[in-house]
Amino acid sequence: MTQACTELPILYTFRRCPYAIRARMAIAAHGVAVTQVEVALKSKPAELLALSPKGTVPVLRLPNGAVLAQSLEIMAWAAGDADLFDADALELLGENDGSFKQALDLYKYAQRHPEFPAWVYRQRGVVFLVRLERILAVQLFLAGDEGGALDWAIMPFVRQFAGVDADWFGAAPFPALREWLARWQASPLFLAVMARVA
Ligand SMILES: N[C@@H](CCC(=O)N[C@@H](CS)C(=O)NCC(=O)O)C(=O)O
Repeated sequence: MTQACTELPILYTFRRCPYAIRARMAIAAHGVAVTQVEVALKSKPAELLALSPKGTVPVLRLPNGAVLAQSLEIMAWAAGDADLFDADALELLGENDGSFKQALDLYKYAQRHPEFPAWVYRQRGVVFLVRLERILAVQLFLAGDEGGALDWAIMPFVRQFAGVDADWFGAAPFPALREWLARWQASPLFLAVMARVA
């Protein structure tokens, strides 16, 4: 007897990419089955570029041929909720994916941008960290008392920022943010999505 072969959605991902991490966290949290394809960003597979010529990851290809090429769309798809993020969340995400991500890239690769010392770029990102600290000083998670999509969407970026200079982050005036990050970094969900795909 031949067994029916059910085609799974295919997620093109890159292990350390913060956009891909947020997508994988949402997919794992909702228990959605996908086939993962780990992409080398320096030699992207032709099939990925055919699906999404902009060539970023994550990209999700659904069995019906639909292609989701934005991490936040993939998160909403995993949750089965097109309105996963409300207006306040979208505003916070806009700052995360916009000015904070820009500052993160400059800070992380400051030697490639010698116009300013690294601390100047770091200071640009600190504006966002101050905002997160204010939220987390009064509630455990970014969306309230329960963790969820908003945390998953922002945590991978804060993790990268913290990792540029762990000593600085460890001493910076962000105790609630540090605790939040440590909690997510130790969470079974995060550890599961960071496991290396064979
Ligand atoms: N807006 C996109 C951004 C995704 C993105 O920029 N991903 C990076 C990796 S972290 C990428 O693929 N960059 C292309 C490259 O490095 O060639 C999303 O939310 O999915």
